[in-house]
Amino acid sequence: MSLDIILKRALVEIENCTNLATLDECRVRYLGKKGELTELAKTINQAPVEDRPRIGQQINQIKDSIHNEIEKRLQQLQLIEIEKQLARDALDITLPGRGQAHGHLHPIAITRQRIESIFKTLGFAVVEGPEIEDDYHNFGALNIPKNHPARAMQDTFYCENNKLLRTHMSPVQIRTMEMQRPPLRIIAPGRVYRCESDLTHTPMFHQIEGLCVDKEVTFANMKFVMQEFLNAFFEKEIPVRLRSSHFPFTEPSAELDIQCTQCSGKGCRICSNTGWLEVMGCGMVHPNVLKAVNIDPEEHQGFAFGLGYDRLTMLYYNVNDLRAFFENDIKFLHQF
Ligand code: 2U9
Repeated sequence: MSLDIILKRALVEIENCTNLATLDECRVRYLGKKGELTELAKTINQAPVEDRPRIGQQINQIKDSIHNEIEKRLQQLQLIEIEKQLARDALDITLPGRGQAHGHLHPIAITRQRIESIFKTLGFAVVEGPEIEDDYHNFGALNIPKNHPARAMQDTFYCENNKLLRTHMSPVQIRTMEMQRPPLRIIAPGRVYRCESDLTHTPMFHQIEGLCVDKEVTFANMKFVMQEFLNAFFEKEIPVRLRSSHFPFTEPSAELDIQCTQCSGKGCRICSNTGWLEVMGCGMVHPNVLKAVNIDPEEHQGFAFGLGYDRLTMLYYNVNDLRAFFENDIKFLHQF
């Protein structure tokens, strides 16, 4: 077969190769050890001696041409492969991202922040203190005598070394008064612990207590501050009533009811048909408590109050099961 024909056929075949594999097959077919041109070169000794150099030269030229064509086609096919790969792996960078789940505050934390901000506008500072307390700060300094039922084993979690988990926020206020002289306007929000657990009580719950100590502080001042706070908290004028009560650390003492936020006083399941909800306790600081922190009750008086803000959160958000706040069901918590 003439060398020209071989060359033409090879060029057409190279051109027709559509992928790297067929191109390599083509290379083996023409240039490989057993390829057509290699086999042809082996027959050169059958030609007349004087023709052999020319035939040899021609075979080499054709080999070179085929080799060059294969190289050219190889580069084209490689480019096509890359294009194909890019198309396969294409990213649509205009698609919106998956987005990040935002964290958010727990409803009880939102309530605490709201209460703090209301009392800050009323001139109160926020104070903190330890959750593990001693008997003196939790009870003794607060005029709670040794045999008082609030100290009983069933109410208080006792730890080692005569320590206990604070049962209310009052010890934080005792500690503040030990360090600061009146005038004093403080609130102490935080976790408190009592050894009780049922439908309406959890062993840990949240309290805010407040204290105002100054010269000439009155029960009327206290009532005004409580009313201002509750109006701001519930974002409306809220009817309030005080019922006389008794606490060891205040005298006189009162429990404060608000008109039921659910039925506006008509009577419903939430207020047990009374039209009222008890939300806090309050009173004038007992002289013995002031004396315990070296404040002269003849010179200074104070009012104090305490409230559980888990329940206020339930009322504000219309949640009727306290346990929902402590189960950490993210679907529930996401709603706030
Ligand atoms: C000092 C002096 C007095 C804080 C007060 C109450 C009344 C009260 C309860 C409300 C519901 C606790 O969460 S609750 O169970 N609290 O009724 N607390 S007066 O009196 C103080 C505090 C500190 C130095």
